[in-house]
Amino acid sequence: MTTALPNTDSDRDRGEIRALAFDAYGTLFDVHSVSSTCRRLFAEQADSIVRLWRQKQLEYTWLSSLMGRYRDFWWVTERGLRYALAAVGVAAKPEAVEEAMAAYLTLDAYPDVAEALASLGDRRLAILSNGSPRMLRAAVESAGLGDHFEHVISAETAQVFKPSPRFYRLGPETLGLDAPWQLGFVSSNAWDVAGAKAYGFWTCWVKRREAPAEALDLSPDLEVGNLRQLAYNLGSP
Ligand code: LAC
Repeated sequence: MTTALPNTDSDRDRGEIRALAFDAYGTLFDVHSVSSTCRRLFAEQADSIVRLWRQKQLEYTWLSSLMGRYRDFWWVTERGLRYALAAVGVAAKPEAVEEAMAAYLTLDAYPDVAEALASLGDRRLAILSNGSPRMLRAAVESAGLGDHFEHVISAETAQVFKPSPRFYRLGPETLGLDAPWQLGFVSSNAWDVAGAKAYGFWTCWVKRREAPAEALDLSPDLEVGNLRQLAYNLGSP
């Protein structure tokens, strides 16, 4: 079901969206697709590891931004994995850590992504992601999505992660837009949607799993179950 949520700011008319920027991990790419590699490496502990890994990866982005100690997303992701392994009591060999990390470079795209991007093809599309340029390049190439995006904007350029406005700012800047609300930002991560909304983007929350919205006064402009519904809602530019 698609739910268009009320937009309280009359300036932010959907018709004014000049470009769309997508979050990468969890929105285009399924971070849980590392599960099969993790099951082979860590057996019955794999599911807990994968869940904790993602959680810690995100926490470390927030911590590093708040501390003003930027380390790239590859580093943060590896440290998240090390934490998850320690938390469940798995003493992994360095080769196993390397193999699990390598799985992050070839994540599956969600099944709705290619079709939705193709039907949004008349629009200017970008990725705006915490990922390091190398990680994003690898994931985009491995999923065969390279042709769709005019820009892949990485936190590396801002040296700070979401939800810092210093990073979101690069979206409209890179795309040459006059105002933040001319950028439609699409993410499955509710906290990322709230951050983008706070910055001033038009926002779409892709609710890929059952979870409540963030209890903040920053509601998305549109809520959809998948990216096909986004394309349907936006229609032609
Ligand atoms: C990203 C993380 C937040 O791609 O999923 O930026």
